[in-house]
Amino acid sequence: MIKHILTTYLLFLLTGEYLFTQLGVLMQNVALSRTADQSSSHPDGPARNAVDGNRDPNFAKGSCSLTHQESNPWWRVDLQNVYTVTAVMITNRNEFENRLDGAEIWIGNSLEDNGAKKSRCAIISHIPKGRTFYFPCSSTEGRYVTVFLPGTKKILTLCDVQVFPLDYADGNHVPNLALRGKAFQSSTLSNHDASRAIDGRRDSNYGDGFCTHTLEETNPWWRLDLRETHAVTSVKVTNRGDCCAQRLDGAEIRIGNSAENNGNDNPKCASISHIGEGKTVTFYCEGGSVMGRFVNVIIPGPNNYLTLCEVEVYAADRLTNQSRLGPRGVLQCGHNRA
Ligand SMILES: [Ca+2]
Ligand SMILES: [Ca+2]
Repeated sequence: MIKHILTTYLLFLLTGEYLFTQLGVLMQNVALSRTADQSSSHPDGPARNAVDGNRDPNFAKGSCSLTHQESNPWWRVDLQNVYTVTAVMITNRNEFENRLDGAEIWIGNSLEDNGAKKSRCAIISHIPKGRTFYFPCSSTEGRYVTVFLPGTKKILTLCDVQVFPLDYADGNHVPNLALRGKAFQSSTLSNHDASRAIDGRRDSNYGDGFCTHTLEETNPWWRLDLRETHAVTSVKVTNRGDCCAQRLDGAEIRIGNSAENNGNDNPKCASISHIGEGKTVTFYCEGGSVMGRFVNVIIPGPNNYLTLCEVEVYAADRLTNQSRLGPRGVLQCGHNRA
């Protein structure tokens, strides 16, 4: 592990292309500052603007690519090495939000045959204006990532394209951020306080003392402060194993930067339909990821108890520049698959 960290730190010094999460495990956007090209270029929108690492969705800020209007415009980045790509994140413009609808993300190894030997990672159905969406790619190998927009009289514009080779969506290679956070809850039964959901123990037998428990109340909630903003992609929740599994049915996982209403009004990552007794289930955030510092679990409605035996939080990357956040500091990401 130490060797791994030293190696990656050395790589960081050499290339400056790595982002570190809290525990020193790297996340690598392999598209950053690589050579980008596009089918035609508007003078204010060169292809390289989409690999400058800046997600600012305001075209006037000079960080988005833009083609002329044409048939089948494309944009492409040369990663300069072959990677097993597992995800691509794309940031849409604030203006003309429908222009990316129907665009396709392709990954390939060669430009021969006009790039015919490629695999499609995803089709973009729609990215709302100014938002960053995350597209899983089923571990597709390739050196070139192309965004292709089929059709006539099309304009292709991209504010940022980030390419990740690691399978961080499943929590592999990345730390459980919850372990470094601080937990709170709406009320506490005896000594089963909020921290027991982040004690690193999934032990689901309530009597063993590793699970939280609120009093019976309306809208009981549990809140985790990650201490800084992350693009949270998934949350693993372990349910109580000795009884009462249905109590978590209908709970909501909410993530954001607002502390209003104890964070319970933040955007929804996922809903918990049901977790079996003692089971651990991974919830992938709707839309791929949600940006935020606070992770809440809330059960809406009266006469509820909230018990959590463990909550684990995994993120795609770490914001290194708070100014990249949108209005009110909240930015939501998402995905849709081909
Ligand atoms: Ca950019
Ligand atoms: Ca626990």
